[in-house]
Amino acid sequence: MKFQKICVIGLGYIGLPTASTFAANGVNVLGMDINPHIIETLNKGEIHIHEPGLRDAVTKAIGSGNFKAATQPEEADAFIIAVPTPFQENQFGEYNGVKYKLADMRAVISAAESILPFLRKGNLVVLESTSPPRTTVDLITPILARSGLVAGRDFHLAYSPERVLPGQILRELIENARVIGGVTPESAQAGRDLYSIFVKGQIIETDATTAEMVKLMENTYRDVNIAIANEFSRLADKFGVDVWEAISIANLHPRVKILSPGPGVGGHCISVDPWFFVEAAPELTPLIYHTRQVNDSQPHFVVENVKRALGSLSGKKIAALGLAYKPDVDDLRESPANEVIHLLQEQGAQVKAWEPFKPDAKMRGISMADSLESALKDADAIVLLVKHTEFTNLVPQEIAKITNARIIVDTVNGLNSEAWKNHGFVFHRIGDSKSEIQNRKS
Ligand code: SAJ
Repeated sequence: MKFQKICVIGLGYIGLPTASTFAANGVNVLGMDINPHIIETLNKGEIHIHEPGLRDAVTKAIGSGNFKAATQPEEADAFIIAVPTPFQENQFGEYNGVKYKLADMRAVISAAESILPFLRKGNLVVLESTSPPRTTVDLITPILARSGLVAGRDFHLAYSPERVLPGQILRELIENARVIGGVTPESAQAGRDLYSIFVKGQIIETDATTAEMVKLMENTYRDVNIAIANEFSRLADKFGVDVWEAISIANLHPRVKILSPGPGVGGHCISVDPWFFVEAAPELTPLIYHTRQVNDSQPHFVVENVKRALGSLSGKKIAALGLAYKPDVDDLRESPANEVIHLLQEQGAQVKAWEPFKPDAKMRGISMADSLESALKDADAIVLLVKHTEFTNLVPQEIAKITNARIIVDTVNGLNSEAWKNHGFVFHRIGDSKSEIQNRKS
């Protein structure tokens, strides 16, 4: 199948890089988003998200005349749906007394409905949004059937998840392997024709539900592995062990690769997607459910550590460094740092947060500093919540000049403890009660 024009619906972290990459490869692309602010921003030549290289890619795409943005779809050879699938804020499912979160599919439903007037025989529709198993077959197919056309017979329909890592999206989009699940083998083949325009990684064709499961399995696998690292950090804390040392030794084993503990699991993927399995089959997913519980409760463990370091939290002034959900990105969604700060405040601490990637961010209930200096100025303690390069490069003797705080809690193993101790700081690191015991002895 040949593609002269495609329509990408949803211009967020995935849709926008995808649209500009197609445009860079000579395809005529209409990027569509229901948010008029995003369309205005793009048409002015600016972008609304931070992702390395993206500004350049979008500027080039617009300059080439191959990319334009609008609030309505148009007729095209292919439609790609890349809208968010968060979970519902206030609705929960329940199974045997266990409460679980539910996927909010409203954006996917309205994206599919928005295509209806423009869908023609021979088109290809691809869903990229992470979705519960069977969404393509059970949810999208009937919606698109309202056009009078049948998926797999009159037009092609496929599911192809994005699997790119924020911070490296433009490179991974091209280089990663891509799975394409068709409702028929011909639909998968049409998907291959589309993505092979720019994908250099392997393209694997399968059925739609397998492709949906692949995506959820990848993120669930990572969630489970981070949960075990977090649980190890709690065990190490109990037994007077440094979990970071223990992990580095265990990882010398040829078949062991333990991930890193931290303040919890954030972002809009790994902390969300495993719930799609639980929702679809709660009776089959006790491990996945408990994994979510472990990772969601890690901020409490962090707060207990900060409390221990400070004696009490009441009235203490804390500089919280980092609000993003992970290092060197500006994305604050589902950030465990946010949860840690709220819990610290609930226990009476006064927290000032500094996020270098979003200095103007407004977070409900959080007092944001406008610079590192202002966060640190009157602080009693510093809590490192994200391993941004800017923080791992902090120089203790410089920091000692701008703050009287001499207690540091490192929740991400981002700082060199010896260097900070040498400059008069009392250094705590989560999952490392071994150093704490040594601190007390010396
Ligand atoms: N984290 C840890 N310890 C670790 C690794 C990560 O606590 O050892 C935390 C991070 O700090 C962060 C969270 O987990 O809060 C998730 O970060 P991440 O880098 O593991 O993943 P995401 O959410 O940025 O991107 C994931 C990726 N999936 C996998 O690696 C299996 C990416 O490839 C997907 O495309 C993306 O989800 C997505 O969109 O689904």
